[in-house]
Amino acid sequence: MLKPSISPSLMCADIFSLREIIRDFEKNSIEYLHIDVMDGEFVPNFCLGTDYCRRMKAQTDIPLDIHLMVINPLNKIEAFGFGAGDIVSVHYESQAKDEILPCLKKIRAGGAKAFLAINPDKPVEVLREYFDEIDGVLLMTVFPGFAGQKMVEGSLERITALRKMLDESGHADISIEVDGNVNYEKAPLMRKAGADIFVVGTSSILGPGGLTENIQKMRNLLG
Ligand code: S6P
Ligand code: MG
Repeated sequence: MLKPSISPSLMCADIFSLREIIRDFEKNSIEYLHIDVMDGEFVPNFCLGTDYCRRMKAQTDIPLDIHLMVINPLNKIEAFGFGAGDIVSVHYESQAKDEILPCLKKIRAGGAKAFLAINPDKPVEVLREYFDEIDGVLLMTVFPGFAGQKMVEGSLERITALRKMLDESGHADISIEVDGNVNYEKAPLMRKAGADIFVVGTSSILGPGGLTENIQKMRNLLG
């Protein structure tokens, strides 16, 4: 089983306190910084962008975890300035099927880990043909677009099913990243079901309470 990693969602972090928040993440050895990029077309919201990713990369050594919620990402990917050790996710649903593979290859060519993101209403079986081309799956446990939503029912079963598919097909090294309403109650269940990267936002670490205490609490729960 891959070791658990935490990826705080920066759209949930107070923009005016960002510098101190990032320093706290560094002190607490946070593994990734989740950056939600939204184009107002693939999802009904706008959020973060190329300059934000580039500036963040220049300010910290914590790897970026760039979640692209944009249509037709193929010719936009390079603009985010990612590099070795970062994660870049494109959505299964965000382009014509024949552009998925070129996207994944482009991400890997740039030195990053290629993740395929999937919405809660899409069968995980569609991912199987990409297993040789990906480093992880970003399994959405809410419909993308907004923070502060409730987990979609059936999400835990989807994690279990995907973990089984990966393990049985010789791809136990592929990560399952979960995104959406990862709270203190559900995170251990998601872990047990086979997830290893946890996007945390308003439901836990960036909700009420002290940042360091919240991170510690989540780490203890994830084991
Ligand atoms: C949603 C986005 C997510 C959220 C995250 C927020 O479109 O992809 O990454 O930022 O889910 O966390 P929470 O705890 O408010 O759901
Ligand atoms: Mg996200």
